[in-house]
Amino acid sequence: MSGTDGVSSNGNAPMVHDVVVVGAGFAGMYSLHKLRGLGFDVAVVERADGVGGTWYWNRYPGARCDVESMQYSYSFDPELEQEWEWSERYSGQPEILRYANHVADRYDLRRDIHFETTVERVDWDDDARHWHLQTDRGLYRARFVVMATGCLSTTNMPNFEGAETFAGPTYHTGNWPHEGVDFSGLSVGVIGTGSSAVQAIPVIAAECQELTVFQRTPNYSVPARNEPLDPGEQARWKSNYREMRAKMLEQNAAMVQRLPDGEELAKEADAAEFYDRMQQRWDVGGFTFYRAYSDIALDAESNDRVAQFVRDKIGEVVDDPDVAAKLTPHNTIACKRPCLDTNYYETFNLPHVQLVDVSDTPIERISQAGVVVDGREYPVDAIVYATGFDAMTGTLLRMNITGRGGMRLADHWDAGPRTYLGLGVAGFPNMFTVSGPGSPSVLTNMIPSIEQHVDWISRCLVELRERGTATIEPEPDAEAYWVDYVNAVADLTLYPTCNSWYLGANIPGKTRVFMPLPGFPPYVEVCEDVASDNYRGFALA
Ligand code: NA7
Repeated sequence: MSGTDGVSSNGNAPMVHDVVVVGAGFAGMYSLHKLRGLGFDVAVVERADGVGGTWYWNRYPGARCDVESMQYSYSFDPELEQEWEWSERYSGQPEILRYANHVADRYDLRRDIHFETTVERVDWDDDARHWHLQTDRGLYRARFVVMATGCLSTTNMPNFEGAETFAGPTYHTGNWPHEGVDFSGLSVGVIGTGSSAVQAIPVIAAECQELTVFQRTPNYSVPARNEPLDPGEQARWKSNYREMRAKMLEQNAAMVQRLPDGEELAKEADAAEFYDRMQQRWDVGGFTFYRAYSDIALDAESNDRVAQFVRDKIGEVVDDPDVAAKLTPHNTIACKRPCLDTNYYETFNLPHVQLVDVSDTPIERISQAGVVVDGREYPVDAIVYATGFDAMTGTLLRMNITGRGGMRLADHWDAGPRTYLGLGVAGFPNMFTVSGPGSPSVLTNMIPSIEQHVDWISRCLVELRERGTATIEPEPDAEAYWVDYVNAVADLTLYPTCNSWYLGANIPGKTRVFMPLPGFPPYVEVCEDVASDNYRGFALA
């Protein structure tokens, strides 16, 4: 039996709910809490055996949030805000996972989360006007589905020849063993130098005997300057949280920076003023570095000036000029996801750490004993794949979603993801995507973005219920307009100039389309306006 005829693959009657939410990360947990509070019968299905999403899976050494702790948290309940104590400027993965578990307990979320349940297919039933979700634990039926599946939740494992012959263990940063890994005394190979690797490499290097890093593209990284969170600072945030949260929402990335945004153009700054300003931000640490001037993400000349500042820093920090040259990027800065680090470049000065440049001569194969590049074998005891994710669309496409008339989402998105507002897809009624492609999502602090989406969806479901409306879905014209709009906004920036996962460029064969929408406040305004204008661009039936 298939899921489409209303009978579960194991023959049991379906579990029926108003809403099924897929995923119990920060988006799924808040969806459950909010919708349940509004009187909907909600079930969450989650493939893991615990909550936390990204922070459940990414347990690699050094995993840490790049958004400061006081801002990377829910704002929906002032009591929660006040009672939780953060310990560091940027929280490490274990602390964020503890917070997720605290939230799950505090709001009694677990009773409606069905753990260790993997969605296999999702089909819209046109006649009955509801969804069937076939999972490995049985069939669900719901009027609405909320895809709270995360933007970076399907790992990218390169298909290296011979990978299965490797004698030692292999790990992916995005699917790290819960019991941890002891690298002491081992020779370790790390493949990749993205954000995850930039965090993991210094920590693995401190533990292992030999570390070999295989780098395809060098990355710009700026010091995070993590430190214990000053109790005075935490108290100041807590005494002023409403105002600070409001300020965050006024920012393009939905987070406030430690220094005010520079309004001038980088290319016009006088040399001494430019250096002092960049140095100050380098010393303060974090993403404020990229906000020093107003045109860093917009103007190639200004961007290159800032990039050169970081290139010079790499030259100053790294002792061996050959290694420094290999570590020095020449592409646009911050058009890939900017990295923040703790002693990343410094790690390459350690005598037991070596860098192998695989940009011109890609990894040839994995042997039984190690990694082979350009005919040379680099022996390692363990391999860490820090090779990223099939971002933003990977998880949705793997769920085998079919909409009206059996249309496959995979076909509809053949030329790249198509959504209206990053919230819905034409031909897929009553399906909402939290931080879906076409919304600011990964260009922002994710928790405020998630809250904004879940609040919008909740308001929508309440209004549909009040009016007795059975279905809502984007009109094809509105969706087409939105896809063009997202592309047009991205084209005003330097984002499309790099081979980033924002563009799908990290996955062989994936269509290149810029997926997130730059700019949080104008996006929120459009969402509010659409809802207030009787869900303009959505068909209600
Ligand atoms: P990223 O940022 O996608 O980084 C993946 C890294 O792996 C990157 O350096 C890639 O090089 C490298 N890579 C991928 N495939 C290969 C192959 N086949 N050979 C060599 N190197 C390869 O993923 P992260 O996990 O670091 O970060 C993802 C996000 O998670 C991050 O931005 C945060 O938002 C949290 P490339 O640059 O493609 O040449």
